[in-house]
Amino acid sequence: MKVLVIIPTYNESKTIKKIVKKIFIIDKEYSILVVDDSSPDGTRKIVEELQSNYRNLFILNRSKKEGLGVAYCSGFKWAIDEGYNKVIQIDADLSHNPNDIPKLLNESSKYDLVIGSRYKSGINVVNWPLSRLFLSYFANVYSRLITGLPIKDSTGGFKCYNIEVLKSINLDKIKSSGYSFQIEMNFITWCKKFKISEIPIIFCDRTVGESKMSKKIIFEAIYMVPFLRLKKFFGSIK
Ligand SMILES: Nc1nc2c(ncn2[C@@H]2O[C@H](COP(=O)(O)OP(=O)(O)OP(=O)(O)O)[C@@H](O)[C@H]2O)c(=O)[nH]1
Ligand SMILES: [Mg+2]
Repeated sequence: MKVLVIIPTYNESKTIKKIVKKIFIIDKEYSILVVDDSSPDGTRKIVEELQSNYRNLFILNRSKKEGLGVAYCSGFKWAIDEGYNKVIQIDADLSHNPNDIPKLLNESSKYDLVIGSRYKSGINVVNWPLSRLFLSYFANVYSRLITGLPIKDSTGGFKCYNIEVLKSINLDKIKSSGYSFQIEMNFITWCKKFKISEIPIIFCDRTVGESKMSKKIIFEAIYMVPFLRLKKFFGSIK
């Protein structure tokens, strides 16, 4: 079974080395693909230096910052072309604990998509200001109410896909670039009747580097949710 861990990066020079090392300590047979949007802080150079120590470390250099959605979709296409069976998504900022990867993989033997969930058993978020928690929690309530998607944490970025799910989705038609990318992918996966599971994880806010959260990303999520509902209504989820 070939496992690929995809890490999207934009200015993550302070944490990229640490997360790569932590992942390879768990299993050196995993592969890692860093998808970097030409981070001006030199993230790419750090990854290229690490490549001399890790033969399973790859980097996809993108010429400009186009958001999380496009970055992930190019990583997914790479995973399909290279014949991987499982794809893990993880943020570079150490908000997700790489030690949870084996749990996601284990659960993925029974499910097509496994989501590391902050809200599966209560609220497992550490260090977020209340305003940020409020935003994330209600974004999830909003998306559940409007789309009917039976997932407690649909904006989370720590997940495991079986490759068949990614092969079945037209990745060129994914519209979202920010957090709603996660909602859009979950929604399409659900509409296609793939089996989805959530397992509880603890999410810790980043302690270094800068958040990429913006008003644009919030607005995108607000209109994307009813847009997805309408797409399903008109039978145009492909
Ligand atoms: N390649 C690429 N990666 C991105 C882009 N935007 C965010 N990321 C990465 O995606 C991961 C999650 O990013 P976000 O959650 O949007 O940003 P964040 O800075 O972690 O924000 P917080 O939610 O406040 O932690 C991080 O590893 C980011 O470096 C982008 O446009 N391109
Ligand atoms: Mg983050």
